[in-house]
Amino acid sequence: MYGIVNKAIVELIHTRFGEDTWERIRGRAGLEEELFISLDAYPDEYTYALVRATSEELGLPAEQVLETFGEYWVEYVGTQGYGELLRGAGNNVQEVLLNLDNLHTRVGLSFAHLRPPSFHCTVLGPGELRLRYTSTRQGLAPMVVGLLKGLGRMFHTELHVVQTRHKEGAGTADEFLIRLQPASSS
Ligand code: 1DX
Repeated sequence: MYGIVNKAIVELIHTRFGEDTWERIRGRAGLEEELFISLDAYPDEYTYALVRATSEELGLPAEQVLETFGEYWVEYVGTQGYGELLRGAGNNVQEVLLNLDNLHTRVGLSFAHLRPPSFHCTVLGPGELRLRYTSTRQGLAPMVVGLLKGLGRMFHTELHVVQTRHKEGAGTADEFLIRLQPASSS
């Protein structure tokens, strides 16, 4: 994944737990890198190693680390010059979710190594959405829960999410049921 993802993880650990904890996690992850470069592509294994090492060092389930990271990502990209990209995708949670694939297509035009996930969003009723998430990557569904909560926070919208389906091999996808309060205007 692009370095911006690893940078976000480092920044999250740094601000919440300090330099010493970060150094221990970096050592545990076996990463030589002192810092990541946002626009460089790194092996996914670096990201997984960071999540695993954070989970071990803090004694938290990897799922919780992924969820917290997902929530943080939304605010982090705003500090990295991508706030406009996100705001331009919509004026509320529902609009952004309906536009996420377009957003990734846009980013992918500039960054050829992007392997964007796909988010297929269906409006079930007022403030009620079903989201189908597919990805080339494994095990990141808990991060999607955090990403959704991050979007809720960004738009000051109370958001409830439950994963209603778990990917089991090819041809199936992770699914989430989302409830928004107040209902986003459509
Ligand atoms: F709900 O892969 C809200 O490297 C959401 O399954 C979900 O393949 C917001 F560095 C710049 C750059 C670059 C900007 F300059 C990415 F290149 C992308 C900024 C999306 C904001 C996807 C990051 C693929 C890297 C992926 C989880 C899980 C998507 C991370 C979150 C808005 C982004 O993000 C999976 C890669 C951006 C950029 C956003 C993502 C790669 C998301 C969201 N993804 C790179």
